[in-house]
Amino acid sequence: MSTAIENKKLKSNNKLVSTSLLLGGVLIAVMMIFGILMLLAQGGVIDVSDAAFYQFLTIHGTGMVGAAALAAAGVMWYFLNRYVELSKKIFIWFLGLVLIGVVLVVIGVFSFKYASAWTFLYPLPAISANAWGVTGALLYLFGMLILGTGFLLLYIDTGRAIIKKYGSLGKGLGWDVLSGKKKVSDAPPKAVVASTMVTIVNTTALIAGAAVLIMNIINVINPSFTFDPMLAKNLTYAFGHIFANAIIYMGVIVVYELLPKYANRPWAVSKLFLVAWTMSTAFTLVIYTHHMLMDFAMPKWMLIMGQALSYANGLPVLVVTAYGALMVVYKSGIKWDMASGLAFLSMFGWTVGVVPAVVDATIVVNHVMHNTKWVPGHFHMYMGLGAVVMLFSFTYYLAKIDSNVKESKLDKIAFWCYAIAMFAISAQFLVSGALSTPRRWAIHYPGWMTPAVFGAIAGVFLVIATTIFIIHFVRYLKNRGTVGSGLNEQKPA
Ligand code: HEM
Ligand SMILES: [Cu+2]
Repeated sequence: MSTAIENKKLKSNNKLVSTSLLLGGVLIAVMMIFGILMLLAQGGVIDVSDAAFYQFLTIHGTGMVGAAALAAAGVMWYFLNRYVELSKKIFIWFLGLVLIGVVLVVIGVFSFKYASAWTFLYPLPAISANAWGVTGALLYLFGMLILGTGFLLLYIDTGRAIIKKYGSLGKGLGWDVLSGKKKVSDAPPKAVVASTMVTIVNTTALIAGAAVLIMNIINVINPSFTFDPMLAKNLTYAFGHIFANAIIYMGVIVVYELLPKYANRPWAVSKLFLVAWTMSTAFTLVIYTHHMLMDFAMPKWMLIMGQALSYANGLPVLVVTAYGALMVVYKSGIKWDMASGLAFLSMFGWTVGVVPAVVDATIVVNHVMHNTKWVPGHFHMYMGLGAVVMLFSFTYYLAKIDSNVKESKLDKIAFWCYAIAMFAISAQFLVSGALSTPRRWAIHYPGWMTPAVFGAIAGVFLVIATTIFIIHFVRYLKNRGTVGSGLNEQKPA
């Protein structure tokens, strides 16, 4: 395709993609405020009723995962669309369904007091000791079902488009290259490999999620319909673990696309890269069982597998990506700006965030640390300092290539403010975990309060930094299409 046509197509898609990023970004900022409120309550600074605390916990967990996934799906769609023909109509349906889902969830939580946490573990939706009623549960469960349907539609389309261009999902992962039928130089681009992985794991996750949501819905309407709680837990965590994990695998595409352009160096796909992505595809699908290490009724082999593979889960992709990013950047004379800086920071956050996760995946440690704040410690690090940073790297990137909006000193200050504040919040959770503070407790003993208060203060700085990121993006939206930096004209890496 000639560059002129290519550019026109790219720019007309920018508007759609921007919608998912703006919506996701604003939701993330708002959800941060609920995070701060929870910490202030746990720290004994403000009075929040127990019921309200669990509503905050529910909306914060659901909202953060949903919003980050929404924005990350925009990033994946944007880059994947350069290599395969995706349907714009489906993306609009996706946005619409997610929006409807969000509205139902918000009404369910705040108007009808639904507060099961985002894991909606059966039979909690139906049996709440009258904390909430049928309406709240149905609004929440249907909201999640509709939201999930939107995502499922999107992945069916990405799967269709990848199969059309490359022949199969296996080939999208580069299996024909691994088996020697194709040269490495003809391997699918990194964006396609990552998108194929996410398509496979998230389709699986969403089907598991839909099944357990529907069973919960029937149980709420007619409590005489019951089902095996162990099966429910398996399905719920197959959904939740995979879906939350896939966010970073969508977001990382911006790192793959952006760094080589900025450093003006190729970042070629290697066999090792393909092996790593195939391994992470397989591991991500099966290791949700690490959420069941306490469930003695589970088959032992599943737990052992969950433990062993949890170590290895994200590592292959993380290692090839972090190493590749370093090699691309090293002595390249790369020009650092917000987009490339955030992309690099996200690699740091992801790497550092994995360490406490690996520690917790050890059964012996897990028996002590599980259900302490150690767990939110690790995922706030790799979500907040990894995945979410990738999303904002993309918003700055888009602003740069598609407008003449300039970055200011304020953006730079926001960068450091964000990095330090998010690190502080994660560290605060880890310290609490080390003090054996249980997670998901509305009320803390005085000895547990200090880290929470510290985290709340850091949270205020984080919200300010995030707001500055969003303002830059809004300025771009107002100036969209004015001459960009010309990076658009270069061939995709
Ligand atoms: C200002 C920033 C943030 C603050 C102050 C904050 C605070 C909190 C707090 C206090 C909890 C409950 C901890 C407990 O179990 O006692 C929590 C849980 C959680 N947070 Fe955050 N958070 C922030 C940012 C984020 C980000 C960026 C994400 C992901 C993109 C995220 C995702 C989650 C999730 C998934 C939970 C688990 C909810 C559950 O246990 O059901 N948070 N957060
Ligand atoms: Cu998990």
